[in-house]
Amino acid sequence: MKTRAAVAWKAGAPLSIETVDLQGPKFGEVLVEIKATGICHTDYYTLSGADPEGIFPAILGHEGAGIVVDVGPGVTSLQKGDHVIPLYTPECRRCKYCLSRKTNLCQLIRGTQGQGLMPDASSRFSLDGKPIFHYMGTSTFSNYTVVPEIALAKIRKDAPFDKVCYIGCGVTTGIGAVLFTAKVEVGANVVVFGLGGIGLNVIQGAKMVGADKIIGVDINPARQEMARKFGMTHFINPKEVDNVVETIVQLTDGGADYSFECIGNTKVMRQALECTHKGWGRSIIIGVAEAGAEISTRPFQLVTGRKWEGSAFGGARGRTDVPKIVDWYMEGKINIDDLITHTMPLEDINKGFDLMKSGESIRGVVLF
Ligand code: NAD
Ligand code: AHE
Ligand code: ZN
Repeated sequence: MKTRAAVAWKAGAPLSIETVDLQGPKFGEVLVEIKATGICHTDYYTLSGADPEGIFPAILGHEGAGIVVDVGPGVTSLQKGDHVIPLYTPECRRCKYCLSRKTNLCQLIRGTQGQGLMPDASSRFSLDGKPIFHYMGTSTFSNYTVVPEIALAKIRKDAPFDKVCYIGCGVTTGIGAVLFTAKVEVGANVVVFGLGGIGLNVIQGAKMVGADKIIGVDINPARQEMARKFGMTHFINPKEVDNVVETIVQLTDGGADYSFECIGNTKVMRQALECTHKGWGRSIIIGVAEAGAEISTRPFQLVTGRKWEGSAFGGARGRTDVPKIVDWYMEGKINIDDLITHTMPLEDINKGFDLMKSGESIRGVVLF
């Protein structure tokens, strides 16, 4: 079949809207009509050329929601008409990682996914007979896409696609990092570095679990109003204080219980670790840093009890947890609507990237 898609032909170039060829689903795969997709900073990261796994030409996008149109042989858990959210972190429930119960990082198809291919090591997308690569196993910047069955969460049919698509990455990553990765407890002091599409969801998660001080750090002062609405109690603009770490240590009587880095800046990652409390502080890296970047600190920071950790997709097991997070939204327990500041047709997707880069949008959503 043919489908409209935004193609990333090469690093650093704007996306180009094309009508591409899409092969039907093979064994264990599902054809999905994407109804809406968010634009995440990670899409920009890969498009910019900073991603060591970046491969072109590709169809980016990993924050979508849509409807099952067709299923390939061997698919048992989904049928035509089901509403789904594609998962860049699948949940096969049978690999060593899934069975360990220690991680959400299912590895059954991670190898081919990182090469921009379906599990049988080929691509379903092409143009003029030349393959176009998939991205994160999802490629939601295409009106129709093929996704492995284990990388689809089935969701309730009354959930609006234009809102719950954001659960495909940002909402789950932010709230999940608090609930599933850090397991932040009532009364904890929390610091969030970077108040964008991810960081504001960390704030929302910290408020949900009853954190005490929720300190937000961002160089964009315009982020303060929205962050306060979501539960931030204190705001720090690094441009306005001499020493961010010292400021946080003083505000929290010795350091934060938890910090979350939601930028992808290795200097900030160090600050995020060092502003946590001696003896027990935990710092969770969510931000994705460019190829070649490395983190550093004095080992003494760890010797004296601080822990450096990371979180991918908020530690969520997608097929199990994503439908629950959709329920939380439908029950009014979490706010997604206010974070979706811009919507646009596929033709304007490059404007969506510009709005994110300039700090004007929090989440831009493409509507098909
Ligand atoms: P975003 O662009 O919406 O937000 C980034 C925020 O950081 C902005 O508000 C910006 O003003 C702020 N910022 C930039 N430099 C700063 C600095 N030096 N000090 C303080 N604030 C600064 O991006 P996003 O979509 O929220 O994504 C954030 C990061 O999380 C990205 O690196 C993205 O790739 C990553 N990410 C990781 C996961 C995961 O599973 N680990 C999932 C989604 C996104
Ligand atoms: N390809 C990158 C890694 C990018 C990365 O860390 N991705 C996160 C999700 S970001 C979503 O917006 C992730 O889930 N990582 C786990 C994994 O297996 O990729 C690189 O730097 O190589
Ligand atoms: Zn993302």
